[in-house]
Amino acid sequence: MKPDEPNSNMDSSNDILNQILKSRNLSQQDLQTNLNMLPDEALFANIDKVEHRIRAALYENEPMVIFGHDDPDGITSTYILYNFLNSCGYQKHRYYIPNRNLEPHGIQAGFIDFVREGNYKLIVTVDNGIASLEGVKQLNALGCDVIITDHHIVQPEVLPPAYAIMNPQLPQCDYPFKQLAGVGVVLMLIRYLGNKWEHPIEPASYFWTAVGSVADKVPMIGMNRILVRYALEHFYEIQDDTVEFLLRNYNRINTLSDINSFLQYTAHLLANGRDVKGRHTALRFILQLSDAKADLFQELENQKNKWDSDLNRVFNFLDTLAADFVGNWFVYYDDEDIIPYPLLGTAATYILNKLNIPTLLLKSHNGDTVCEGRCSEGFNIMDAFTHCKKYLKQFGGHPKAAGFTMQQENYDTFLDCFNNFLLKHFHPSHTASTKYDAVVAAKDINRENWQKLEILLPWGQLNPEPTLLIRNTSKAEIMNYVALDNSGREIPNQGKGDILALWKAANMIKVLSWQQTD
Ligand SMILES: [Mn+2]
Repeated sequence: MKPDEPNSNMDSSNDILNQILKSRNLSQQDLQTNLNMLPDEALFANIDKVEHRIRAALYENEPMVIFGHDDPDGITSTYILYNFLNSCGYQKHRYYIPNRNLEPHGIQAGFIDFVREGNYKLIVTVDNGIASLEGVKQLNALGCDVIITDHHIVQPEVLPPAYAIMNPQLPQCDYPFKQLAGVGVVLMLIRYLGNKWEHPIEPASYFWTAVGSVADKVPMIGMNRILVRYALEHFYEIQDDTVEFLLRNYNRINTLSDINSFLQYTAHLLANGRDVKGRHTALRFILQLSDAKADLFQELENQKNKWDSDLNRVFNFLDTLAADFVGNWFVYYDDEDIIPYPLLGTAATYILNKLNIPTLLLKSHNGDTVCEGRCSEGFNIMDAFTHCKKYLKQFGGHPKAAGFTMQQENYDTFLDCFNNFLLKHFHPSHTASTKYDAVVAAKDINRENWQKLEILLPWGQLNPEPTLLIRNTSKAEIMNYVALDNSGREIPNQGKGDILALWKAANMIKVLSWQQTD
């Protein structure tokens, strides 16, 4: 290490924290969070109309359905609304969680049948619905009022004809923070209802909001950070049967990082449990109070273990694809059916992490071609899909993660369109990043220093784990102090070099790049 390095003599943890703060243009003050900092929910467009309609349903004891979504954001969204209505003494509400392996996203025939048979007249969607133009029309034809709560991107020209829409992304919505998860939007709704009805919401709602927000990988800044941070700092005040149940089967929790890991664990568990006819094992597990809770937990655990082993197999396969890959973007059609459909998005994220270039993974599913796309800063994959939408049946998502369904015969024309868009709008040089947050010595990567960084938690988009530059070190030296994440770059066993790495956990770094120095 050169003698003029700022940290050559003293590598105190404060130095690491200060380097990170400086590189991110933050002060310690900026990291303070408090629920009082949340904006007034009344700023949400249409929230008053939503409150009136749900209140009317409660007074009339009118049957209603919460229409959710089968990912952890959708499950937690459904749960906190369902539970809030329970706590108000209401008993006429049901839920319906569609299964993405059986039907495409949004309101489809299976749910329409459920509503018709149950003669429901009020539907509240959570974490979805904003793209269900046809579905809402069909529900309207059954005489239903449909309230949409969602956080996905709004296409103003095809807004569904709903009774009311609550989505921070609506052009006319004054709620200042646009990046809430689906469950964040529902939390703002029940906070508003709780206020109006003088019926406080349960503190555990913040825990479930944190689980859904972390799982949905929303940017960990602003309101999202305030909400998750609240769940981390008030973890021991939560009174929740499910949390208590899960903790009985979980490692000891000592630090904020441990609580953060517990949030991730809970999210992974809830990613399982897809079922038929609107049922969902994860949601049943949360709602169940009796002994059956343990059985449902076991079912979710088994599915999670199978998922983990499938995932390993798929990652090994993707490693071989990525190893020899040369190009500015990555498109792969899984015609040998190696990647199970439910893992397509996870697989696309894995390739993105390996290669850091826009990635499309496609496969055939239920007679159509489905696709999951991922990209990092410097490109907007939703813009690309919007540009090529005439070839797509249905598409949706976020600027960095989106998916579509298309007729198989459109593949070639779509790909031409997508490639043309990329050539114009994607500049590969912008994505090669050598930015780092701190220069450290190998010996400073330790538990004590890590814990001083917990003030930055939770990690996520726009608030990632720190990137470290470790100068002139060797694999042997670095491994004296910390383990290396498997999914990172390989370091040669011999020789010294500069390492750029993500500090993922107290005892784990993920190598991003390696530059030989001798
Ligand atoms: Mn979501």
